Amino acid sequence: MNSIDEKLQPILSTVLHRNSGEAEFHQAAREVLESLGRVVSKHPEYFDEALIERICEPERQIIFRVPWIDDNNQVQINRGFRVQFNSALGPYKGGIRFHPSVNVGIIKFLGFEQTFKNALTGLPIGGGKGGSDFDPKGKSDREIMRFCQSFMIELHRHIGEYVDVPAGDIGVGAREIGYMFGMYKRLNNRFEAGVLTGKGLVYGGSRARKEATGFGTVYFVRSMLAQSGTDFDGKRCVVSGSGNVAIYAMEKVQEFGGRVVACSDSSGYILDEDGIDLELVKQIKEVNRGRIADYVELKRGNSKFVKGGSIWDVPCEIALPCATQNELNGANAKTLIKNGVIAVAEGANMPCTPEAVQLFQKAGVLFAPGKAANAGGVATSALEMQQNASRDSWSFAKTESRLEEIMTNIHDACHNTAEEYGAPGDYVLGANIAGFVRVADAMHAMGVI
Ligand code: NDP
Ligand code: 2IT
Repeated sequence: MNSIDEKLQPILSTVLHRNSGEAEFHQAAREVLESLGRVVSKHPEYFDEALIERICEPERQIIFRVPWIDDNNQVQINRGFRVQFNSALGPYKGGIRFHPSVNVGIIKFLGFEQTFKNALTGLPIGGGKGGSDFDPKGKSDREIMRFCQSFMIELHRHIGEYVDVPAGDIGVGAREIGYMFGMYKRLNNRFEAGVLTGKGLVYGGSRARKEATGFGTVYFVRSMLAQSGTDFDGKRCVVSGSGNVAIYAMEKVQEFGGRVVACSDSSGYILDEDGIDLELVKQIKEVNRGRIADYVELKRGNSKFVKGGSIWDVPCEIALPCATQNELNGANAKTLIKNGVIAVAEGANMPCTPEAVQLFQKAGVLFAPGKAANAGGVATSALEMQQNASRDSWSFAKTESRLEEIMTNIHDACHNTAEEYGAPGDYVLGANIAGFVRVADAMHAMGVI
């Protein structure tokens, strides 16, 4: 573990005490506070008015009951969350996650990360996150709809285009956003397009939003590789997950000439030395809503499914963890390093444990933290809000070129900030400080609120 500046230690102690048992939030807060040591000596004003302590405390946390009726007419109860973390830069903005592991600590860590991520985009969005411990796996469309409607019956009082703008995350894609938008529209009797992002194209969605997180991660890696005088061409890549982020990360890697040989889901991973057939993965995951193991049955040729195995055992030069938090630990990092990995970028939020991050950095592996590398999704959500506000709809090319520009800017901000603070090449430090400074400057200007 890195050390924490002695002035920041009491703040971490308060975070640990106030949020007891919330391991993921502790992990995320510790990492940011570790980076801020270099800021407080240079800019003592950020200590004024308990600013750093305030930034670690969510502005509002909402927890609610979500009752719904399943296809067997049984009443089911889930728990819903929305953590409105920080609105210094704009309305709270961040996804909604449906996964059985969801609890308040996970939503809080995600909302905390989101605050700095959104700041890095340079766009006017605050940070928030929501979700439920609802498990969408194996549910019928009707069950998903009834759940989303019940979830929105409570959530609608807390959101709005100028208040809080949710979007998708694990287990929430265009289908769920559609059901939630429909219920929001009905409850409020207004077509408020900018209240949710990730909408379908026909009712106010943005082109390139679906692709944005994965594409953005790969744009970030391209910039990072270019710093070292190299590129994707011919490089062997491994991408964990096979959901929204993973699929479009793989697509962009292939477009840039990289060779993706493995991807996964929570049951195991597939290895295809011919290169992953993305159209098949899309069919399995986006259309059939199936499992990645189906790939081997549907694909003729040279592929295999490794049930329960770790995808990080597959040798590669570029690794993109795009599934979930803490999916890549110290042992996995050692294996990747031994096998010659040169770059790792977090498409998911906090997929690498602190030990893994340190090992990569010590070994000189280029490492891109999630709050920078996966910011393309929320950035394009903010572009969707822009289109909604101006009642416009941009072409794919225009939206993607804005995304590319934003990712290049984020890369450069992280890179240059790390240099400015005496830690060249440390994108974790660069991202944390560059994001923090923007939020802190806005909070400072607004007084103690
Ligand atoms: P999806 O639900 O589309 O896909 C998630 C993928 O990760 C699935 O393959 C899933 O497998 C796997 N996964 C999820 N939980 C676990 C777990 N506990 N163990 C192993 N595998 C798991 O989600 P997204 O692609 O949207 O999100 C992936 C990550 O990217 C998350 O960390 C999310 O917070 C982050 N992110 C998403 C953005 C977006 O725009 N969607 C933007 C920025 C970050 P299975 O189907 O078996 O569960
Ligand atoms: O983690 C994330 O940045 C997201 N799930 C996307 C959030 C958004 O508002 O588009």
